[in-house]
Amino acid sequence: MKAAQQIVEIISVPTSLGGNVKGSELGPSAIKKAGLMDSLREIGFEVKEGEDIRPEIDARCKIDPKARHINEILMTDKIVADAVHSAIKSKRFPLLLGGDHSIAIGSIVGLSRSFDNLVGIIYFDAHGDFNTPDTTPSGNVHGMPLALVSGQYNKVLPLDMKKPIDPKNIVIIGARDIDQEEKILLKKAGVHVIEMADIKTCGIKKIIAEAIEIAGKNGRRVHLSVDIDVLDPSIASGTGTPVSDGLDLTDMKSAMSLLGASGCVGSFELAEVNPLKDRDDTTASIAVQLIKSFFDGRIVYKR
Ligand SMILES: [Mn+2]
Repeated sequence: MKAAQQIVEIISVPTSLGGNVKGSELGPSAIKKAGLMDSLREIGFEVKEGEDIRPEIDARCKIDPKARHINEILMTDKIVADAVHSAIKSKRFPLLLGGDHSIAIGSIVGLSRSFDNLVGIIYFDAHGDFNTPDTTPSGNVHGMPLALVSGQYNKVLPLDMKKPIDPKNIVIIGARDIDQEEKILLKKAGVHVIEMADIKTCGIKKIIAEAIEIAGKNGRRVHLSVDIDVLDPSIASGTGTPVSDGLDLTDMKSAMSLLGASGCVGSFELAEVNPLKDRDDTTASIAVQLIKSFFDGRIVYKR
């Protein structure tokens, strides 16, 4: 008998307020245009598309240079969190399309609300995304989501979070551009940072098994977050903050498929695709391939 069909709910968040490069707001439509829905349907998923969650710019808001557009971002993330929570409540799997990485605040809050704070995070990124308004060199909120949801900023939690995510349940994979103060903060908080060198030494399979063991321990649901900049820019040039020496496509696809098959992932987001930066117009379809690998893996898990 065929396993019950799982419904994927696509939540698009076309925003670039969290970064200082325009274009990531075009990410969701580019990924959809590259064939996302069809490739999910092909492998047997039903796809439901929610309404786009667009940030509203408040012209009266004074821009805080240490956290630009933070109020508008948190207002947007409140809607994102509600959307993730309501998808899970309706037994649909939330797939979030960014937009810049500040949307992770909303997704993590939504997942955490749905599973009574029993949540870990596996976060693919060239950066640490662990700055606070006190340490940030840029003032870009897309470099802060992990610090904010884990209560590093004056212990103020964003949105309606009841408890911070324990930083020891966070695994960052593929980091290679971490700011000095951010590095100190990550270490002090006990976040597991797996750098490119570790991946080269241990191999991606071992790294993913370790990440699942850490983030998914004790039955925790895992938020899987992929910043497309984790890939080497020669593979995915369409992103606002490229850093050389990134992951290759084979490793990244097998990482996605292993995570899908693990069954511990409760929400998945892919952020920072920027079609305006794309040299050969391939980054959106690379994103589709990664998403497909993850859901292909989930089929294995279902059996
Ligand atoms: Mn990021």
